[in-house]
Amino acid sequence: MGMMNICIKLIRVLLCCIPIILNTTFHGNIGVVMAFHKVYPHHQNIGAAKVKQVHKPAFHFQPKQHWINDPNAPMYYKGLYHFFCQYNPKGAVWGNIVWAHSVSKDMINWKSLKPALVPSKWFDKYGCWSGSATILPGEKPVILYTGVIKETPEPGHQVQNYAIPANYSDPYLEEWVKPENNPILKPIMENISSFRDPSAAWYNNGHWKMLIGSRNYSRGIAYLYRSKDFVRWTRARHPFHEKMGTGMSECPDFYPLSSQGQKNGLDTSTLGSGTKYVFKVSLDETRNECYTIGSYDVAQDRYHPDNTSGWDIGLSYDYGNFYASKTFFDPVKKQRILWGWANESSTKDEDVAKGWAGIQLIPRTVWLDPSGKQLLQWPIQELETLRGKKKKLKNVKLNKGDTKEIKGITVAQADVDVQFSFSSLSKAEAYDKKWDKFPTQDLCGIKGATVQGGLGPFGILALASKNLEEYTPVFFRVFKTDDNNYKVLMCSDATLSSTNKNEYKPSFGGFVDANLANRTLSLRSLIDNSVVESFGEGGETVITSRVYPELAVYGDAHLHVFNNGTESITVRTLNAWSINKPIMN
Ligand code: DQQ
Repeated sequence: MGMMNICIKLIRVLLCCIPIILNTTFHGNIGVVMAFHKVYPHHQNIGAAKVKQVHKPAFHFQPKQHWINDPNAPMYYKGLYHFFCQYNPKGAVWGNIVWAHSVSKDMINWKSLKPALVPSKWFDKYGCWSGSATILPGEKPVILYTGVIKETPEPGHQVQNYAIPANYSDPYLEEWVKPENNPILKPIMENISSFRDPSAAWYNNGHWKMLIGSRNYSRGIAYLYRSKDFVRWTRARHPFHEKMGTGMSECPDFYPLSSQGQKNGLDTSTLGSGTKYVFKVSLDETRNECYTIGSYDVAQDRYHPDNTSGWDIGLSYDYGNFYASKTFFDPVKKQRILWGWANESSTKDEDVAKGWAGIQLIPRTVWLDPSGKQLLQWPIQELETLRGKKKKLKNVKLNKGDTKEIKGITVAQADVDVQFSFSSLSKAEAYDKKWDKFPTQDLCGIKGATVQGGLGPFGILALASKNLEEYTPVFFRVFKTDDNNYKVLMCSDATLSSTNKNEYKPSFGGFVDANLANRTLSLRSLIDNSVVESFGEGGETVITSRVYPELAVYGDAHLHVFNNGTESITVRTLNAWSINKPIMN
């Protein structure tokens, strides 16, 4: 036992050191979601005998049964939103990957169609992996995707392919053709099994440009390719992005945003003086979604991250369970929409027994924070059409140790929006500089909801059982730094979320770039049976947890607001709604 403790401590120390070794300070997420290209041959073809409903989210995108992962090729075409994702039609673990296809008028209610891409040609015989959609002139969508042509070496020999609709007049785009001149790109020798996930393409200077994720040993790379006709592609001499020590860069994404602090999104090919750019990769080794904001030198085809959001600052879309994200430009509402996948935190055996695994998080609108240093994210407005019964609170004071239960709505399936206020910052705890070196999630582990503080912890207890044997706290804690500034920590802690000992129950955390001048902090959480998806301070920081309570299910779940700091907190406003079930595939 003693030896085991030493080993666990050693592993923790090593994990803490990784960011230092890499000279980065990734906020949390070190090894939080297990890598999954691992094949479970004994599991991957076990069809769901019965789909277990308990814990199955109601309003998050998912198929009726079996496994899903990455969002692929989101787009709008002839009155419909199209969404594709990686899908195992035969079981609840990763494997047998095809492209599931669904359509929607509002990105909330979904109708599933037959899979759009299934392995059928020599150039995708072992899998149709992730890719993106580009709308070519004349309103002609085209998909770029990765085909796996040999099973070995793990995880397969990868090429890039394209597919086009068989019938452009069909708004459902049910049939896709894979032309015989595929593959359009083969890897260079050293990265045959690390060459995948073409991004959406953008157009300038007479060329289409797109990115492909790759690596060279531990150097993560996003290659830039150019084409005049979308079929013959040439690799640029310089990689679009590379970074030592990050490992495979999956699912690169690159898009423009208005720099004027406007919420509207821009078409992927937009250039102009009022434009900033976002570059994102999904890091396979740490399972971190890293993005930077920067400028794009069109003449040189080079992206320059701003020094306010370089890799050393480590911005993340979501400091919890969120991976392989992809954005698209919604031409109807002129917004940039972000999709991300949340894996299960349950065991593989449990997933097989449940008959399902993986969800997509609620699509989020993303835009540039007025500071220009980071993004803001917010659930799409259409989610509000599912709001049912409402509960309202106003000006409820919470002294140290107080909780107040929110009753009268379906709290296991709810949208909760709270604004907390406090009259002073004087009780903020001192921030210890050495925490800078910790993954933020570790700080949330040490400074949990039950650890009394000064200003905070305060927040909500989601999916709580009657006697609090189980609960998932989402909360803030304010620290004061040596230079008289304040640091706001936001945590979503699954440690006590379930009495089931087998589950993976991490504490997640991220700092919030909050302006405390008004002495308020806001929190919105979307609670959906096994999902707690939380937006701090209007989307400055987002954290998603997957949890599997044994007791706090359906009508036996409870919701509280709480304060465990010596400074009194006021719930200035709380609006909470029951959320109805949409049509889901
Ligand atoms: N998932 C896909 C790959 C991608 C990975 C395979 C990211 O194309 O790199 O299902 O989750």
